[in-house]
Amino acid sequence: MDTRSTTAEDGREPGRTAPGARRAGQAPPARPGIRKPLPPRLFAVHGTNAETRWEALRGADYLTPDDLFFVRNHTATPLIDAATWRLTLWGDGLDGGPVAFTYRDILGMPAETVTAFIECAGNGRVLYGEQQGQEVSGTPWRLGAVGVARWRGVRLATILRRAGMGDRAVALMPRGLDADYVEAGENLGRVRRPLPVAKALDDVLVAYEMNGRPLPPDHGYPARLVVPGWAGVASIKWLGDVEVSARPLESPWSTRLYRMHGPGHPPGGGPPLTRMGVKSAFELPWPARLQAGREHLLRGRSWSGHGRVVLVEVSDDEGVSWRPARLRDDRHPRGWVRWTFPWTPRQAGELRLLARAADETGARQPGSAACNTLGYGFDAVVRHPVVVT
Ligand SMILES: Nc1nc2c(c(=O)[nH]1)N[C@H]1C(S)=C(S)[C@@H](COP(=O)(O)O)O[C@H]1N2
Ligand SMILES: [Mo]
Repeated sequence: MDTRSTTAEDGREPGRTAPGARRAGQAPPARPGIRKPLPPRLFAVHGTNAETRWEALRGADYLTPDDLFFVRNHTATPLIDAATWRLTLWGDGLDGGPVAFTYRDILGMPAETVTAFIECAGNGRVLYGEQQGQEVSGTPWRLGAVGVARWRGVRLATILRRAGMGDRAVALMPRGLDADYVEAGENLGRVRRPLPVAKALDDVLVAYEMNGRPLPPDHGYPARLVVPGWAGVASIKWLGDVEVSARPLESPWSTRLYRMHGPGHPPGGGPPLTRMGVKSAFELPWPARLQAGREHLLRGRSWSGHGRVVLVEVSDDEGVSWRPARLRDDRHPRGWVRWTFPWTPRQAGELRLLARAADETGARQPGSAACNTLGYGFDAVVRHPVVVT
């Protein structure tokens, strides 16, 4: 099904410009294939991707504003005309032939909203190196490849039913309309990843609104999947078609990418990544600078792909002692919780602040994360560097 004639190289990807072309401290190139403005105050740009700066979330609302939400693009944001866009369902798992829905059809179906985080499976990747001394490859996210939005759309289950999905169907393959992804000269085709039917029928949304407005182009306009709790790659943007199959399906995003590879993992990698682990982040610059001898109200957020966060604790002595943070929100089961922690550093010097969370299923953050060559799933307690002045 994949055409091999187009490539991801559209000349706008700064990751492909000559090494050294960008000097440290210089503003990032204007067009990493992302349409919205990426002021350095709000984002760190990595190639075709933009990472939210946690200090920009300081004191912000529960929902990540659209203009602050991280962007993970394999290639570049396409501009799609909703008037001619179609969502096509096809494959031998349908009782009839292919079915195409228009934007208007989708808007006319019963709508639901869900407040959920989307988080890249590689969020925290740079910490395998910085904190665990392990070498991994991939986009060097710190902790800003996550955001929470209120998504509105139609349940994928509704669309599958209207398309005539039969009992034979065992696998789905949602696919984006962005350009083919070319990795080290190999064309992997358009971004697509198998989605188990059980998850699709449970809580997956075909979303057309983010935080009360039509999806911005960078986040999947006119429609994207939202797969709550799962690695962000499942939440296919610019959704164009879904294959409904009577046989299991695979793609490079389920066989090679988004699996744990390396020592300690099965040959060929662990199972395709699904739920995200438990994480916490301070709404502070990296490193943070704070004055000694006065009280600071530290703020942060914690989240888990397994369920509500019920406990967050903070340590300023390398994890010897922990004190509970105050949780500030009614916890959305698929979102995050904001917390505060009053803290008075006694003397000038360098130290690390640690935050750790536990969720309602009993899942907690480990002291170290399970290393894997592609650097997925960093869920360890993060040591946030602080300079006390
Ligand atoms: N079509 C398409 N869908 C995609 C991607 C992509 O590059 N193309 N990136 C995926 C990945 S890896 C992540 S983490 C999320 C990021 O969603 P966001 O850019 O809206 O934050 O989108 C997913 N959906
Ligand atoms: Mo991702």
